[in-house]
Amino acid sequence: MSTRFTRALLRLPGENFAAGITSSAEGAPLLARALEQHRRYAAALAACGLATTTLAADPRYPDGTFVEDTAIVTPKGAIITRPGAAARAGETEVIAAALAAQYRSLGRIVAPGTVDGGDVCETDEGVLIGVTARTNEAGARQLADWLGDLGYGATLVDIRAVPGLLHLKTGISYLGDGRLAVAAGLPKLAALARYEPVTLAPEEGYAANCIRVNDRVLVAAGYPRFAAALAKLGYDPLPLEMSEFRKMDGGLSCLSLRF
Ligand code: CIR
Repeated sequence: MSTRFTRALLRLPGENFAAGITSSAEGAPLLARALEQHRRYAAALAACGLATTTLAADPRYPDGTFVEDTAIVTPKGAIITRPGAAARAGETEVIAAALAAQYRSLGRIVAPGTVDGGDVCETDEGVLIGVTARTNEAGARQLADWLGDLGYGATLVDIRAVPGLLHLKTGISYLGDGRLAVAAGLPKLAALARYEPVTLAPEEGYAANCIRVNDRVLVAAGYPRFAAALAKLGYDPLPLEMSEFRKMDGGLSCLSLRF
């Protein structure tokens, strides 16, 4: 993939991590275990060559560890989102402050637009923006305009009718080389037709949220068919235990901003 990442921004899960928003019936996450999984995740990014910065948790934002939703970061500029869940709105401020040191100016999504970064999938062919319960059309269009100013093409992908997808990247991830990991059961979407799909087995759907980071692909541990499929295609999967974040509807991409 053309983007080589050198940095990542993360935020620790806090004491009230279990009070975040979730649709999962897997029970409450254990903080100690979440912290250990987060530590290993940060170490994996470091092993991929990224310098990581980890912000402290803020008790006002139990979902704050899912930093991906608060900003879109590209090699040419960054845009601060306006998260679709009202309880998460204030999460952007500490992220904007942290990114201000890295970028000359920051774009902003404004009302009535809402965007969650989990709906934004960057590919070598342009940016896919999911329209979902979290990212509305106004937000998606604002983001497409900001990205256009930076020189990136963007395509809106309306997945509101697809059940079980919190975000676009719950169901797809860009692997590089024109390939997308795609959850089984995702309808044939015209916007995805130009990509070669790597389709997951139905029982491995959670693993569709993976992240290509330089020469590795970080994948959720416990999904062996997907890891084997990646290896067969020549990728180097790096499995990470995600059980406690899955309980809060979070995946690998959500836990960092990579730039
Ligand atoms: C939420 O519902 O907002 C969080 N509990 C999970 C956010 C996951 N973020 C992501 O997929 N980018």
